[in-house]
Amino acid sequence: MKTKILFFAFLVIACLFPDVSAVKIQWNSGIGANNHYYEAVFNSSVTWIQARDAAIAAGGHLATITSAEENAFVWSLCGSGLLFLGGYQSFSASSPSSDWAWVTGEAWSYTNWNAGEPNDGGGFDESDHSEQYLEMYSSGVWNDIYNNYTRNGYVIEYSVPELNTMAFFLTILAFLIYKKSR
Ligand SMILES: [Ca+2]
Ligand SMILES: [Ca+2]
Repeated sequence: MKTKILFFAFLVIACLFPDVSAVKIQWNSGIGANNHYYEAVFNSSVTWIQARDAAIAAGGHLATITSAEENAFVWSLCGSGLLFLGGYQSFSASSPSSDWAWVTGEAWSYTNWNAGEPNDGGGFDESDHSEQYLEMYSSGVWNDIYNNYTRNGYVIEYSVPELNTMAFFLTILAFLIYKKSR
């Protein structure tokens, strides 16, 4: 009986540890560290909408950056890529800098725009819904990017603790075997 309890305790603890992954990196030290995992995904060509959907399918969301510290952490993962972040602008916005939001609904407070951005660039104006999506340059600053542009990657943020999938199913299996053996 005692052995069984120890076995279950081990499995429950194992579930709390994340799946080992070379690409998901936890922000677990320094000012503002939130213990979320982040993953820079490099893709040959992806639009912001495709990146948003892929991030959701992976169990996370496009990264939302709410502090200079978080920006620095995400930037450290990006290398030389131009990567989509989880910021977008309302199609009814009245100026390039108004009505931005995060995919999670977190407050839009911290920004790190490149000089001259956001600008609805390329000669478009807001009525064209021209540049409604957020990307990070390789220098760590932000740009609003044209809706149909493709970039070579994006950053996923996993806001919930990772569940170790293998350990989770082993626990269920062990529980079923235990129930049956009683
Ligand atoms: Ca965030
Ligand atoms: Ca721009």
